[in-house]
Amino acid sequence: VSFLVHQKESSRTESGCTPARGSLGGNKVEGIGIEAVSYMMASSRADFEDTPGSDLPTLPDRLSLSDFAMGKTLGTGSFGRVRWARHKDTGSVWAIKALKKAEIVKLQQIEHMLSERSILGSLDHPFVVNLAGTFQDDKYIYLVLEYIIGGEFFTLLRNEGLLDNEDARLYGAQVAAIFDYLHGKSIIYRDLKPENLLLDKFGYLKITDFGFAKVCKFKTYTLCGTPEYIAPEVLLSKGHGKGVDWWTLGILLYEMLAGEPPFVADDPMQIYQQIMEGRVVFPSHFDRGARSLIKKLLVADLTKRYGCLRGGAEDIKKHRYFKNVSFDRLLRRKLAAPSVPAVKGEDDTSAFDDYPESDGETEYPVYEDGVDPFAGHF
Ligand code: ISQ
Repeated sequence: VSFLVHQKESSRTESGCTPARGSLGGNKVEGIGIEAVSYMMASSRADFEDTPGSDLPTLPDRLSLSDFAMGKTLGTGSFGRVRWARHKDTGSVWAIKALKKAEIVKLQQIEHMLSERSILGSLDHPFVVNLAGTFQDDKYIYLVLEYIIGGEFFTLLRNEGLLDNEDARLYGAQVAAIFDYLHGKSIIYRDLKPENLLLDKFGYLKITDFGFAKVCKFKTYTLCGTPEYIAPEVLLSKGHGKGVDWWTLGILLYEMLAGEPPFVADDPMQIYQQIMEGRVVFPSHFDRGARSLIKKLLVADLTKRYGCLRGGAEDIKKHRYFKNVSFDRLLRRKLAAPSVPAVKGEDDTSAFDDYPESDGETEYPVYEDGVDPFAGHF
């Protein structure tokens, strides 16, 4: 088995979400209203009250950048960066995602940005990063997210090469629980990859980056995702629904157990070709149960793919690979995590790779006749 060290920025994280050429529906977005967000955010966190780590510090309703002392960059994306931050008055620590308005407008991603903000605000789940508030200035939209101290799952996978079957099982079960929850709210995530999973202080996963997520009762037609994780129906512009998430779970399970995804090549076109051919080769050491589940997930025919059948997510949660996993106990973080991050304190950022701190800040909004160029957009 050869080990693939993912190229984080070039081939994977920056793949972008662009309308599929020749697609039927174009880049239509059915978002939920921003007004609904504060209502939904205020709704109770009661479901997981006794789950350790479900207590989020509170912040004032009105926020601005000067309320925070900004620290190290934790991650970067096409629209901006995520930084560690301390709220000066309360001392609470956060991860602030700054989205550059000029980039969002340039890349025609306004709808996606708005839906990320509203979708994240509507969610409350132990394995989903919490959004505590938002604010903006003339250049940026800021999302105040809970700080997840253990770093990216990507880093763990890169350092380990491949995971033990028991560990992969627990991480896989957490992702299945996330999709079960999101799909129950008619949200498709559409961008599963190790870079978008963080490890919390307990060693449990938290999914982040809802920039490609979509509220969707029916199929959609936008080309999204990262080459290694794209499902056949996405490539074929056939329209895709919740099935794309289950496909990506199959890819992730394979990658955790094999050390590299099932379809790999330097050239994305070759990856796409392999995806369409659909031949998955399993290394000999591969667990039988995992092999069986992955084969049921990496099925091009949506009418036959696990997760898309009448049993829905239950088919996956009840598959023999997860036979000894209690999803109830998993959701309450009662099962021993595969590895618990060694952290020195809540301002420890050592689990995150270093990023260059300056990105050549030049793109100030140009005010013509004193008019805010972004007024009305956000
Ligand atoms: C929360 N904590 C650390 C890093 C993060 C990166 C992206 C989004 C949220 C985060």
